[in-house]
Amino acid sequence: MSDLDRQIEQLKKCEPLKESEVKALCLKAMEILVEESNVQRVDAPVTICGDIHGQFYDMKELFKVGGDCPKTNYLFLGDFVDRGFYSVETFLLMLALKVRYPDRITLIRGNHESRQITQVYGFYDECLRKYGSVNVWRYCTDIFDYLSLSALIENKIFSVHGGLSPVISTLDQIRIIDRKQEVPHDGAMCDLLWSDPEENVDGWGLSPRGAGFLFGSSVVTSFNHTNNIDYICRAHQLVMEGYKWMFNNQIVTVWSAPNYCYRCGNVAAILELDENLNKQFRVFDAAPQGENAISSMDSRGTPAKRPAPDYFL
Ligand SMILES: [Mn+2]
Repeated sequence: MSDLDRQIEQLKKCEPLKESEVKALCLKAMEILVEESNVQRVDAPVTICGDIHGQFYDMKELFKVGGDCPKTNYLFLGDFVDRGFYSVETFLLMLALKVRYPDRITLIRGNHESRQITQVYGFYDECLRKYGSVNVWRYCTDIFDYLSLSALIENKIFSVHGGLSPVISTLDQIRIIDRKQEVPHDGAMCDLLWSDPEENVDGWGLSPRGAGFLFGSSVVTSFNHTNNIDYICRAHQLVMEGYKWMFNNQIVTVWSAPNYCYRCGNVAAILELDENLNKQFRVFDAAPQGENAISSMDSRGTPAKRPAPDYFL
């Protein structure tokens, strides 16, 4: 068994890697990710997944429902880290699978794959607590800069973490962004990771998140027509039913963190596309509470601090 296969087995047990192993893994991942396009081509069949947010045992439920990688091909729409208790193990397992099966799993960037956001919402503190230094946080956030910004499935389904941008009308405009940087506070790259569709907005509106924009039905109609795509698949917003179509099936939100923050009571979903792009949503519930509850105790047996209930981020 190779070192990498052994590391994957270890991560599947929710045991973090050594700091030196993380460094080596990130270097290998960087070599793969740097070659990917900002609009990464993805072939069907593929299963699309939304936010995970460090909910490791719920991610294991996801793989139980969807099948293991590489038997199932996966596209993850970002927000691997923050909020949950296991951002380290969750992101490293994703990254190890990417290095082991680069053509079987596609990872794109969410707004939480950012130095600034992870210092507020948990990943930074978790790295410091688990490793006693911030080196692992540095290796991981350096890798975040290399994650692609979007994916295009069979030239027909555009996938992105957040949504659209008023300064982007064509996929070629996304392709020429220099993505290898921290997520900026505004502009095209920021908007792709932060924006949200909104029924009550005509055209573009200000976002209550303080980054990105709200966009209405006409914006999506125009984007899909210009780029000859069937629909947009995105994540980024909690949906109690796991997924939600909007604007006459021109855009769908997929949310893959069940019982978000271990308290929201929502189900999660993944979207399976077969080789003909036929759709099948799989809805799933959180892992048994025991697993999350026991694991949320620290070594002294006291409950770990609960994440703040901010459903917008
Ligand atoms: Mn998000």
